[in-house]
Amino acid sequence: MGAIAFPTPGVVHLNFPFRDPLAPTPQANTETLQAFDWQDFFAFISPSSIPLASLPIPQAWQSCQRGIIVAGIAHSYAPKAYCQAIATLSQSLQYPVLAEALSPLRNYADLNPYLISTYDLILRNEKLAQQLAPEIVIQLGELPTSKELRTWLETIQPHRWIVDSSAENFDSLHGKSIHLRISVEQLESSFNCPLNPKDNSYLQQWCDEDLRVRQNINRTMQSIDGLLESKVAWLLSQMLPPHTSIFIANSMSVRNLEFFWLPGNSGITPYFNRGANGIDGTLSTALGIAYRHRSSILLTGDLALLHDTNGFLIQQNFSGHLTIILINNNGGGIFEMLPIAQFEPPFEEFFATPQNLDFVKLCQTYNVEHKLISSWEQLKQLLNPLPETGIRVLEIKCDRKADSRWLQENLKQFSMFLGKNDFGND
Ligand SMILES: Cc1ncc(C[n+]2csc(CCOP(=O)(O)OP(=O)(O)O)c2C)c(N)n1
Repeated sequence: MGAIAFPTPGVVHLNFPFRDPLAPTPQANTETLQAFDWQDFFAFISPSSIPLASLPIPQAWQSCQRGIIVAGIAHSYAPKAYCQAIATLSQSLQYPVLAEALSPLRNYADLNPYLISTYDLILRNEKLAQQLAPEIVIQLGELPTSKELRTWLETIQPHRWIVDSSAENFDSLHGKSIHLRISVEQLESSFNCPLNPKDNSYLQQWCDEDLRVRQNINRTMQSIDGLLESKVAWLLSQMLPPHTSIFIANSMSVRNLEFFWLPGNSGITPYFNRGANGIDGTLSTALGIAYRHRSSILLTGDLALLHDTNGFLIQQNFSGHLTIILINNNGGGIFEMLPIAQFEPPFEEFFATPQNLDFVKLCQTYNVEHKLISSWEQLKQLLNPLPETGIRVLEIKCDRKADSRWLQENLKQFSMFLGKNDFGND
């Protein structure tokens, strides 16, 4: 194992094909390596960066009254500074910030008065989607998960600036976009003088709608007593201890967070593995995050957990604490949201793939604590405070078909102009 610092800091695994296990016996011909000057060897590698002076703020940003910032999937090593930089950009330009839950932004909400967390739900209201069409979009990093947002941007075709210091192409929409290869923190320093005041009715409408939708979400979630998969994300956003690390598995967990994770000031850091949206390695990654770290959470579905159960073998040598919140809906809930769900057979056998497994027995095999959750109150009590050591599974048994039906029936309702009690619940 080793670590690299550039271009993306992280761990690297080096494979050396030895014939036999390498015994620590002295080898005369490798002794020179001990005198090897690593610093000198790597000194010529330095991260490239654009000199700030060469990047004036695009004039179009300053004059535009219908601009938005889309803060996508991001993991920052200095989350507060990252959120502060976005807040400065937003306040200087008077642009709302559409903030994905897989970024620290929603958890530093006080820094950012124009934070919009319910964009996916707002955009399901066609009238609002039209009224709120932007002319300019500043996209930070990768786009959020929301298909609704992506389709909306594709239809409107606003001018998009993609701000990210990496060399990657984050324009998954292949639209009219300009890449600024700079970090948002670097960009922040360009905003040291106040910009001209402008008509902010567009910004205000975003904020008003977001507040209204959030209130609808809260009212609905509060009224739900039965165990509903989507309510877990809403609850966690409000009651985890400050600065908890949470790893969010693909697939419905990520989506429920994007829909329902409320903004707050917990300073919570979300971890995730997007890209190919893999469900492999989920448990081991979460254990790696929790190892010798503060008490952490993994939010996962049953299939993602099952994919990597041998990760539990670390149990004997594990130091730290991981609580695994297992949404056991017996199969892949994500596929219930897709057109393929209408085709039975082969849907259950080849797509949902229920495993009908007893997680009590599985946990016993690995000597991992298991608790079956039967009420929201019980879950709340088990999550704050979190234990300091050990690995445990809190299993929430959910009804895959009923919960996905609830989502499909309700997602659109949150942004409709409805009064109390107009939502279906379980
Ligand atoms: C390694 C790998 N295998 C298969 C998939 C396809 N896949 C994506 S989501 C998913 C089901 C996940 O089910 P579960 O963990 O129970 O979560 P839920 O969909 O219910 O939230 C599968 C099989 C994948 N993304 N990665």
